[in-house]
This record gives sequence, structure tokens and C-alpha cells, in this order.
Amino acid sequence: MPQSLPVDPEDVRKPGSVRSAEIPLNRYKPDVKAEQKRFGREALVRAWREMTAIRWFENMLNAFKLQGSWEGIDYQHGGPAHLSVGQEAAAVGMCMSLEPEDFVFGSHRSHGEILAKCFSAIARLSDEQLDRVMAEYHDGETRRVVERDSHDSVRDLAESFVLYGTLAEIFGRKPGFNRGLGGSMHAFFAPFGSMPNNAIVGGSADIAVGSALFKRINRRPGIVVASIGDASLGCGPTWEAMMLAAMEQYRTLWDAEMGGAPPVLFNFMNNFYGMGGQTAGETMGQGVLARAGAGVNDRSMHAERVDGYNPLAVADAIARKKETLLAGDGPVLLDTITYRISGHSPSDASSYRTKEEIRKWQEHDCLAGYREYLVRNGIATESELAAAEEELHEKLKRAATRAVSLDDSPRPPGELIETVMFSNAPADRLDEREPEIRQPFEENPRVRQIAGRARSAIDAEGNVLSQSKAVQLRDALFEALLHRFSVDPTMAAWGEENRDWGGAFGVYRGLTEALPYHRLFNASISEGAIVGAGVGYALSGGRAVVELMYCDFMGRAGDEIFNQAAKWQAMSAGVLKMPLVIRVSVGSKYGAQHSQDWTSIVAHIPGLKVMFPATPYDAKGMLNLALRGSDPVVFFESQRLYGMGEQFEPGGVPEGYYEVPEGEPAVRRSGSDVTIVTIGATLYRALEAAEELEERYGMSAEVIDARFIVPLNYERIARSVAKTHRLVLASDACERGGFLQTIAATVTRLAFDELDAPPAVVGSRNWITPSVEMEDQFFPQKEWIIDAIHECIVPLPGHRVTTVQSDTDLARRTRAGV
Ligand SMILES: Cc1ncc(C[n+]2csc(CCOP(=O)(O)OP(=O)(O)O)c2C)c(N)n1
Ligand SMILES: [Mg+2]
Repeated sequence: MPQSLPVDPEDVRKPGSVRSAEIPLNRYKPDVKAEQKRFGREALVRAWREMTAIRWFENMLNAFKLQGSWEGIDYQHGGPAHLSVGQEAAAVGMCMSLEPEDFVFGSHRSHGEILAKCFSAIARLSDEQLDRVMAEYHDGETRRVVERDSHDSVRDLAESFVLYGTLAEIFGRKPGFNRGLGGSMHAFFAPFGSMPNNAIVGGSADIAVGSALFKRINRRPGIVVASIGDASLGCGPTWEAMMLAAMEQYRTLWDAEMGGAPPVLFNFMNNFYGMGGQTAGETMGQGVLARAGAGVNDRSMHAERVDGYNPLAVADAIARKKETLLAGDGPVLLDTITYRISGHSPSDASSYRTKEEIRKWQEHDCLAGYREYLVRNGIATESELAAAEEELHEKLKRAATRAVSLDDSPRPPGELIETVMFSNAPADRLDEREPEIRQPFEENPRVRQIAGRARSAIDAEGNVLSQSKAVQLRDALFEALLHRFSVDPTMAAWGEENRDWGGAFGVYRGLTEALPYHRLFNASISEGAIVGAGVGYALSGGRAVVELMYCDFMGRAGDEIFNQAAKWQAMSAGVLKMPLVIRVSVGSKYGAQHSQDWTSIVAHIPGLKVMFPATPYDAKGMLNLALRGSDPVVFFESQRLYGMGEQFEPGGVPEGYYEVPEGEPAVRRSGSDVTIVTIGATLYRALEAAEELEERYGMSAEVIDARFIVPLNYERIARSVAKTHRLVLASDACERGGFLQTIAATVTRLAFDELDAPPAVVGSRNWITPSVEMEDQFFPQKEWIIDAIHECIVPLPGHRVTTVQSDTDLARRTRAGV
């Protein structure tokens, strides 16, 4: 069903002007009576205690970093420690109004937020719940260390658990919250709603949007906060995240019962500086950060500037904004002003600001000011607070003693990392709900169209059918997607032009009729946020499929693919899973920025699975595999092949469900004299080369389609080389640094004794991709493969080369860098 938001020229051509919704600044009015009534004495005192815990925790870290010792405990911390001394009220105020099910994703400066969010959850959960969380997390390993010291209550134990778990994580220890694999900038504790913190500034913005989409689409309670720095407003992904979160379709096109926009709050912890660059007045165009909201939607994102030096002003704002978000009227932007009295890191000499400025903020110190408020108003007595300080101090000392000890807190063994790079935990569905489908599949026009096609491209007489008569590769992908949509209620897909258009190459065509908006929707042109939201959706517990029209556009989503999707399973030590499939197409005909094969770039980054089917059978079987998996997959598709029918599997593309075994290459043609390994669409040119080698030179070529890039089992290729003793490799990726080079080097190591000559790699030229009329000079052709065999491996009797594939030319090109 096409979308129904007609654009009327009568309307849009009218003169007029627009006004932005007002953005209030620091409107909170302190009122001690009202505050006591609203929060209660206990919570008011608790806020001070949590701020104190954070301040001391970070002062302690500073001492370990700079002096190698704190309170008689010796330890030299070598890793990062981005402290937030001065910002405690902003963190604690935020968490005062959050429930355990609310999520906070933060930045490199998040120790305070981890502690604040966890303490807030501890105050709200029952003893039984706390007990269970601690018993289950890392099978109780973190808890067992903490239990070596005595505690008065479960809550008391839980606080020590949080202090120790965070500190042990910062020190890179195995009982740490992420087994020491995350460290200071990535530590988090999901059971209490403290979600991944990101060393890539602004990185949490689009991940938080995906997490909020997960909550909205799967009707989960709570809101999601992206807590990021003021200077991170300059990051493209931050803006993309706000664009994606602010799309009007949540209200105009999604079913009303879905409840509106994803509940995401962009909380800019505005300490007025990046590392040394000053935002207002120097690196930013707007004097008040909150003004950014006016550029994002008609509601100015309900933006406000909030006094982050008063925890109660923050708590008030968060509580109000939470209501807005739960009502589906998000996203929200908060400009929470605060100040980092500490340097960016302990080595920061604060050369970019005056001592006078720091002194002034120290005079306003949020911790001292709030303590004074409690005492002045009789909410707490000096002696009561002093006793609490004493108790906190002891708690911190115990946590530090255990965290520095290698007996209590050993380092994780390196092999542990290998076990968490992938979760390898396939699952049919990630929730038990009934999947939401709009239309019985039998009635789906695309399903009916496919039903009228032959499953194989080869007819009974052995002739190749025309493309419109056989199931195409894009149909095979459609079938895999349809299957998983019908089984896994959490599965959602988004990307540019995904819905009515059906994705740039029609893979999704027909799904518009089959699926409600919240399971398949058009995204803003925000490749970073498209993938980043996929990361957030997946790590929150759902299955996401995102599409980037062209592989070349991965450049726009580089961080999200390489630093986020690839890293979070391992950085969480397996706590998180990443069932995310990133579909990218490899183009041709459209020149330098639309025709690249970047398999090697993706393969180079640990933590991603990489697949590139070249046949319809594989397209369906491999996508089925990816869509049942729990790991991030970059799924390459060739635009040259979308219309192609199945030519290899005798029965064609099976109608039912099947998977291609992971990592196993496919032999497309058996032979005994030379092995040709291909990736992607070059397979078909290699098969033509094999025909010609047979006909003209009597050389029998075995053609192997690698189809998997990561993981890849080399056994079958090595076995082939043991038979043929010769290896040529061909793909459309540029020759330099292409994945074929890795295959060639690996086979050379694994089967060196079997090779008569070094493997010959036939890739595209190390040029820009030229116009379609010149493509045969750029992409490997049948002749290149034959000439390479002749020039580099074994002379073919009577062969006359028509292209230059010699080692001499390779040396020349290498020297010239082309
Ligand atoms: C993408 C990226 N660019 C640069 C950095 C280096 N860096 C670390 S912190 C920082 C300043 C961030 O400022 P802001 O967002 O205001 O957060 P704050 O440090 O003030 O909490 C920079 C530039 C980074 N980690 N990530
Ligand atoms: Mg800042």
C-alpha cells in the first residue's frame, strides 16, 4: 500500500514564515517543601550520597593514575580515566527519575553515570531481584569476590558489587562487569539499565535510537537516554540520530496503537568544552546548545536547558520529559549544563581555560552546594552525613583493595577474547510473541509472482531461461527475509526507500503489503544512524536488518560498522548479542562512488561476519543463516546478479527453509589442472575462462566460489590445490589489499608444498571505477584470468595474451601506486 501523505502545491507554495517552539532555559524553581514532598527525605539524602560516591570514586582513580597509590593501596592504573569531577549532580539527578528498565547509553566520561544508574536501580529493586541479578551475572563470579567482605544487607552488598564491578572493569580484570574487556570507556552493567558507554564521542546517539526503537516496536517499558557531551553535537551521527528519532512517520504512518515515536532522550552533558575546544563561542554556532532542537522538528525536540549543578532540577526535567517520551511525543533534547572541574584526563593541564573560571565553578560546586542545602533545610544533619561518608569510604577501600589484587581479580586470559568475538548462538525467534503480519503470505503479490517462476534457471533441455521466467537472486533474498519476518516477531528492517520502493533494487518489493510500518520502514538518508540504530536494536534484544543501497555508502556508516557492530559483543564479554544483518550491494555501471567491492575492508575488522553469495541458492541459504544467527553480518550482494536464476543446484532454489553451511566455499566446476577461486559476481567470468581453457588448451579448471569471507574454511580450497597445484584468484575488488590477497597468502602457507607457482591474484585495477563503457578495462575479464595463468603460472601452448598480467607489470604498477 503506497504511503498517503499527498504534497499539495497550493499549500506548500503559500508565502508565510515559521516560528520555532520556545526553548526554556533553567526554569526550575527550587522549593524545599515541594522537593521534600516530591522526592522524600531518603531519596534526597541518597542523591548526596551517590554524588559523594562518584566524586570519591573518581578522585581515587585520579590518585591511582597519577600517584600510583590511594589510601595506602598501591596500584598504577595504565589505562584511561576520563573523570567527571564536578558533573556528579547531572548524573545523579538524571538517574533519580529513572527506573531500572530505563536505559542510559553514555560516553567516554561515564563512570559517574554507571554508578548513578546502578545505585538508582539498587534503590528500586527488591532484595530478591538484586540477589538474582548478582547470582546470575557472570555466574556469580563478581559477587563472589565482593562477598569475601562482610555486608549488612543485600542492598549493601549490591552497592559494593557495583563499585567493585566497575573498578575491576576499569582495571581490566576478569571479575569486572565486562570481564575487563571493555575498560574505563566502555564499562556498563545492563541488568541495572546502565548500557554501553562509548569511546567514540557521539557514538551512543544512534545506538540509543535503535534501543528506543526496540522498546517501541516490542512494547517494552521505559525510555532510553543518550548521554553525550556538548562537543559531540558536532558529530554527524549525532545529527543523524536526531533525524531518525524525529521522523514524523511514527505519528503519521505507524499504527496508532504502537504509541508514537521511539522514547529517546538526547541528554547533552554540557560542560562547555570538548577536550580543550570550547563549544559556545568557539566550535559551535549556537550560543545555547538547546537551540539545536529547533533545527530538528516542529516541537524543537521539547528542548530545554537545565541546571545540571542542581540534581533536583535535572530530576525534575527528566521526570517531565519521560512523560513526553512515553506518550510517544519524542524525541527530547536536554542541554544539561555542568562543569568538569577535573581535566579531560589526568594528564590535562587545562591550558584552554582560566584558573579563575575553574575557581568560580568550584565555588558553585554541586556536591558542596547540595550538602549545604540538605543541612540548611534540616533534611540531614552534619553528623549523619559524616557517618555516611565514613561508611562510603570504607566501602570504596574494600572495593579498591579487591580490585587491585591479582588474587581476587585476575586478568582475563587472552583466549577468553577469542570465545566472545562471536556469540554463535542461532535462534529462530528472539521473543515468543506472534509475529505481526498484515496479510496472509499466499495473498502477497510478490509471493504469487515468484510462485509462477521456475525454481531453476535451467530447463529440462538444459537451456538457460530468461530472467523473468526463473526465480531471481532478489526473489531468493525476499524468501529468506519473509521467512524470518514470519517467525521472529522482533525482526524489523529499515533503510532508505525500503518500503514502497522495496529497497533500491527491489528485494523488499511486496513486503510493504505484508508488514506493518514498524517492521519495515523508510529511514532518513542517515547511513550512520541506520546502522547505529541497528546496533542499538540488536544489543537490546531484537533482530535488525538494515540496508545500505551501495557498498560505497559504508563510508558514511564507518564507525557504526567498524567500531560499534563489530565490537560490542566482545567488549561486553559476551553479555550482549548482535543479531544484525547489514545488507550492502556492490554496484557497477555507476562510476567511482557506486561500484566498489569493499569486502576486504570489512573483513579486516575483527568481529564481523562477511558473506557474499553469487547464486540464488546461496543468497537464500546464506541469508537464512545470517538471519537466524546472533552475530553481526555484512551481507554483500552484487547488483549484476539480482536478476540471475539458479544455474548450479539441480533442483534450483528450494521453496522451503535451508541454510548454507557457514564458512564453506562451493565448488562450481570440478577440474584437475588449475584452481580458480572467486568472490562475488566474477564467478561467472571465471566459469567462462574455465570453458575456454578446456576448449582451447585442454586445461581442466576447478572453480571455487568462496562465498564466505569471514569465517572461511580453507580445507576445500587447500584440497583443490593439492590436486591442481595451481591457484588463480579473481574478484571485482581492487587488487591491492583485496581479500583475494589474504586467501592467496593463507593457501600459500597451508599448502605451500603443493603449489607449483605462487598464486596469481586477478583483481580490479587500483583505479577509480570508470564509466560503464570503460568497465572492461577495470574489472577482471575472462581474458585476464587466462592471461594470468599463462604469464604467471604455466605457459598455455600457443596462447597469445591480449591483456597485461605479468609480474613485471605488477612491479611497475606497485611502484607507481596504481
Ligand atoms: C569520534 C571521536 N572523535 C574524537 C575523539 C577524541 N575525544 C575524546 S573526548 C573528546 C571531547 C569530547 O567532548 P564532549 O563531547 O563535550 O564530551 P566531554 O569530554 O566534555 O564529556 C574528544 C575530541 C573521540 N573519542 N571520538
Ligand atoms: Mg563537553
